[in-house]
Amino acid sequence: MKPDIKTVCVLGLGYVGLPMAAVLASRGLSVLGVDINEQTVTLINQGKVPIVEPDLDILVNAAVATGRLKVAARPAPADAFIIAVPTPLDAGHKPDLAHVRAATDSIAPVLKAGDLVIIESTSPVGTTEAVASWLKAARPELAFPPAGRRAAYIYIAYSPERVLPGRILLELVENDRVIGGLDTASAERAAGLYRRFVKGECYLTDARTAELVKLAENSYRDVNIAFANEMARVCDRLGVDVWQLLSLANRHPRVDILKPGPGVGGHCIAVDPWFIVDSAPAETALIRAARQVNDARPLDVVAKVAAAAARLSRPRIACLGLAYKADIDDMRESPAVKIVRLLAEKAVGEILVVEPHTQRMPPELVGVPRLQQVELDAALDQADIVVLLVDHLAFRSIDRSRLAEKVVIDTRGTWRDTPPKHA
Ligand code: SAJ
Repeated sequence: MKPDIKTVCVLGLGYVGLPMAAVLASRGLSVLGVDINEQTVTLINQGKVPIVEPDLDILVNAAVATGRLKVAARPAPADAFIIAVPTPLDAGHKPDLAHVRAATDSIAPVLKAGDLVIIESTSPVGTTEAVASWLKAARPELAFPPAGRRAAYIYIAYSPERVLPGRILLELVENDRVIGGLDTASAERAAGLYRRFVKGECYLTDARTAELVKLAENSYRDVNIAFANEMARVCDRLGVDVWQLLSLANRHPRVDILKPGPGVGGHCIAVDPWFIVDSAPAETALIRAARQVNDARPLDVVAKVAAAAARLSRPRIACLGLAYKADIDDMRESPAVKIVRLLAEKAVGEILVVEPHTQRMPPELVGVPRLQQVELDAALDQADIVVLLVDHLAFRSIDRSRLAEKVVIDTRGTWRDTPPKHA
């Protein structure tokens, strides 16, 4: 009988790793969170969190106060290691595994026989096998799966995070888990750890399948959003109201079209489909086309705003929202940021940006001329054109009479009287 896992080291304290570390600590495990960013380490050790996510600050604060969560820049020996570092794309849409490699290299010196290594970072198929081979090269005296009859070896599994920003703590516990092991014992050992806090089902499989499951989920959503965005373009061309079209088409019992919008942002859906395209380029015409459709959406919005601005002299344009979606502060890959930047570059007018969730401008917009961040009231008072880019609650609830006399470009269908099924 293998001893229970008592200590866990979580590598990467972002949107995935930090909630995971805090939840594990809240279940009585002794957790060391590791991040290469010194500011992140300092903040968390003070019980503060560097990201906006409901209830996360309370959980982290409690975990730090009880001493169950400690944070450092380097890993230490533990019974289990969870790798939750970013896997970005390079300029050619190829996955960049440098952070996974660095995290793997950092745990190699502290690994001991019987330890469990789990990769949670969204990764191309084959990454878990690569992690095993890197560890093997660094620690040839240890045994790795498949380890035959050896009693103690390094268990290695892949289990993708599937949490939705804005609902992370809830979904971390409630969602089902897919756990792919490099062998069955690895999957079972990982499932034992997840069952300490997951209320959903734990489904065991092999690592390659688990890696592709995650990529398939996000690509499925991207393709479906691309369909909605393509329908919005078709409607514009044919003079049909897309929101009415959706509300009627979605009354069919087997039709459930998602919402068109200004594009797809965030660090997952706008990125992960490329991992599949990169691994199987000849088989992924649809997935690639969906990415291209969604990536082109900001240009449609810019063209609409520019056309409206051209009819006014010295137009003032209020751009509402910079986050990649409603009610969060995350601006990574945000189409709203792209749109604001393109509008500023085209010099179509003076731009008033409103983002109620942060006073911090993203790097892409720092120092950009003809652009200022203002409060919602000021923007609504001054603007000739109001462009709704993110359906934040603060915007959904504004008094509609304040939009009268203005040109309104509502990219999310938020101010429609007859919202579609998904609103
Ligand atoms: N969007 C639309 N229309 C829609 C739905 C979304 O334009 O009908 C846009 C959003 O505005 C946003 C983007 O798509 O810009 C992505 O938002 P999202 O809410 O669809 O997804 P994410 O990126 O916040 O989280 C996704 C989730 N994956 C799926 O729903 C399949 C989440 O479960 C994953 O854990 C997460 O990616 C991740 O980390 O991979």
